[in-house]
Amino acid sequence: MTINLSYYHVASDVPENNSQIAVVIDVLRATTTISYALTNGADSIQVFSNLDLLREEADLWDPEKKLMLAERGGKKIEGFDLGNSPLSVTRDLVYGKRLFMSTTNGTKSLQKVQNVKYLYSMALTNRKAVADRIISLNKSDILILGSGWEGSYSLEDSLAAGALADYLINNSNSKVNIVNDELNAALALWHYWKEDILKCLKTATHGKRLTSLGNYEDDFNCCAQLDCLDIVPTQVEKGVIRAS
Ligand code: 3SL
Repeated sequence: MTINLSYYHVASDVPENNSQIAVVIDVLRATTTISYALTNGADSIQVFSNLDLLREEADLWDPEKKLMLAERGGKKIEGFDLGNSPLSVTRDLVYGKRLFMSTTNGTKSLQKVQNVKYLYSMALTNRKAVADRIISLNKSDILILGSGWEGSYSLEDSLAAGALADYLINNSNSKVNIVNDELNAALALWHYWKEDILKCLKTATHGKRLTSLGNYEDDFNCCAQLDCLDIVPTQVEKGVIRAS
């Protein structure tokens, strides 16, 4: 079998397609946060691009069993329990809870491909876990979607797309067909930066944005870890992600 693998930088680039699997990436930081929240025992994460809709849905939920998490422009939104940091979703806080989550770009990408049958959220932290799941499904058309920043390219998401492609090429028994130049470029990026992921994240425009907002050293270190979490965040109903 051949795996046809494509990559799009941002949600607005995604064509109408028949992909059987979609993988959404937002290394800095939404999908890294999701990977940690589920590892730390969050029951589920419901993603929203719209904050009003998030509030409406969250209002229907038992206050003991929910947390509201939102970020815009890298900053926590007032009135929400948490911002979007993988360090903030500790076991003490998230265990057994549903997280209602909205971020500037990452949750938009997740919503964009919510009709795809198998939808996964991936960061560098859980690349291997997601890639092994994809291999086990034995499907031929896989779409990788980055989150970028407000409609434009991001270095760190492309790095992770390249890391995923590299893993699939080396570990799948199927031939991997790189469908578009976005993914060829992402693979080249991965080969260039793979020994210094942290430097790549700090070089990225969004890395610089975070640095300008404060001390995000621990966030960077967390987001730069490769294959450290054995978690596969999977969409189980539209907009709702669980570990599976
Ligand atoms: O854009 C997003 O979805 C966020 O991950 C951005 S931030 O890292 O929380 O600033």
